[in-house]
Amino acid sequence: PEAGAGPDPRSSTELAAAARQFFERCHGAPADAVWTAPGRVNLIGEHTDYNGGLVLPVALPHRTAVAAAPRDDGLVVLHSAARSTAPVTLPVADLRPGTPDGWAAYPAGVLAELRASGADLPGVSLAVVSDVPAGAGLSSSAALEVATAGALADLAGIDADPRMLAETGRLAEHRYAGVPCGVMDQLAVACCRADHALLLDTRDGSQDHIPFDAGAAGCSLLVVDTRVRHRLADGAYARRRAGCEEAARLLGAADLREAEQRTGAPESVLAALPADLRPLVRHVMSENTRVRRVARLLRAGGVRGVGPLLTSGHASLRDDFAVSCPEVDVVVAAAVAAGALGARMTGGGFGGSVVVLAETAVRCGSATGRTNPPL
Ligand code: GAF
Repeated sequence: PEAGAGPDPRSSTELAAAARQFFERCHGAPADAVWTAPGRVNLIGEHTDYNGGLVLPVALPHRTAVAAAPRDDGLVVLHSAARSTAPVTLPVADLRPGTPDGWAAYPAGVLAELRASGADLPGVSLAVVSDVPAGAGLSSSAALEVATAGALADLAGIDADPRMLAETGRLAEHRYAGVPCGVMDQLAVACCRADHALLLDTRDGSQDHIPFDAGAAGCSLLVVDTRVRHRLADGAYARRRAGCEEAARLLGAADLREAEQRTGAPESVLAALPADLRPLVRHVMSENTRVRRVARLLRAGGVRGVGPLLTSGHASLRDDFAVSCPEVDVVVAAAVAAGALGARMTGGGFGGSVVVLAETAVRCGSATGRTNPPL
């Protein structure tokens, strides 16, 4: 993120204008297309999206903008306004998993995927400007992928269907960034609507946009970035995913959702599994139940009742799925001890952010008097 990333993100229009300006500064000519996409915070439904389960993300006001123009010299030239990122130039013909690496792998991977699906993109110039904190579990990579996919689809004259943009981003993340992620982040970034949570069933792809207005219930949804930078490409995420897939295989199901639907009772499923896989399955199945409860509460206007489900979801991620870390646990415990309605880690884990649901009056009474805008 740039220095501006923080509680007061720029609007989509402001960010797009900043990306246009930055593009011209870097490439010496105006951009032909600019797209923005938001980061996301997942309210609940963690590590369920690669198990055919349910998720409930919300778009952040923080966005990423990508400005683009075609080139006829066969090169891809990538600039990012983020500190500590160097520009990257290479022949489009040289794009492959691992080349380029680092931040450029995401936009370059999207370009490679679009070209592989037949898009006419012989060369491109890109410029990226973002207010989404990187490595904070808030889908900065999905925002970058989806904004890049939208801008490049425009250049190639392709219909920018949100699900297609999301799928292109997901493939880029798998093949070029090396993270075997599920479908949540890219779909959230491409499909979430303002003031709604997106109930996404990753088994059948159905989407339900549920009105979500914490402020109207006298509450605030806060996102606390622990600044413990999470990395999903180092294998711990992939190992959890492999464990879940192994459990589904042992249960004779395509995924854990199918196993859950078939038996109805998680306890009877658990007994059939090796001890090391049981906690993973217990988390995934209990998390789907929590998502259903939270969705029901939101539909009934019961925002406050969501709090305890967030906190029990955190305990499950910490104790059963083992993807939390001490800093995140401290933030959750401190928030709850200070009177929050509930709190949990959000995103892949191993660091990143905590989402806190609190009564607005409690937040305003903080020692510093500093208030963040509610989402
Ligand atoms: C990361 C992944 F990218 C998502 O697909 C999801 O699995 C999440 O971790 C955990 O819920 O954000």
